[in-house]
Amino acid sequence: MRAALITAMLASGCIKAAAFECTSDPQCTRAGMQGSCEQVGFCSFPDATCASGRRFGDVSGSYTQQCVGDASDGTHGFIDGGLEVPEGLGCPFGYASLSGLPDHVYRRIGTTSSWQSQASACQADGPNVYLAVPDNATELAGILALASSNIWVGLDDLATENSFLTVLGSAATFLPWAAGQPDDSNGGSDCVMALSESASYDDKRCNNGAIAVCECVP
Ligand SMILES: [Ca+2]
Ligand SMILES: [Ca+2]
Repeated sequence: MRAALITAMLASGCIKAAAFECTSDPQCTRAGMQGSCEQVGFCSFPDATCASGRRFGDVSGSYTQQCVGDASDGTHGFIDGGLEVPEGLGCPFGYASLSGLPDHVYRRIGTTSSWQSQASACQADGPNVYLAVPDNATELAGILALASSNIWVGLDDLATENSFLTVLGSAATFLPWAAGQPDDSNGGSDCVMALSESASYDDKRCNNGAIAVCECVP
């Protein structure tokens, strides 16, 4: 609906082409060519002259016409399984460093809400922000110390049962499950909660309420 409206507005020249943000691949078509909705929320299309084989389209904000994964200008980096999170954007007010974690900054969301709602709240802070994905025990401990509570983390098995992915789309590599977890209990538990007391994970129903921590790549 939104895509169709923007397309119509662009076609009629009502607004200047700025940025079209996508959420899924089907929204990315150009002259009959199927593109991909990249993690940063813009469409890319096949282009053999890019090392990645994909180039951002014409209405992709600061990414316009750049090769996907092109780090040559220093503003785009690679983290978490090779998926792209832009770097060099800075982080919003309220994000702070945690002890022993020099690379990223974090913000606590003290409001209890569903996993999806917390993931969206982090995403809304910028293209370089996501529901925190602890990469190791140090990062998990730091995030839990900031939270002082159980929190949603950016991991789920919504796409394929028992195949846990990060919110960046890569396979989860650090999964310190609590004893007996994941158990997919209560008729399906597909979102990962980090337990404060034990610094371990439990899969929970995604519409349960918990606070969260957002992670920003400066
Ligand atoms: Ca599950
Ligand atoms: Ca569970």
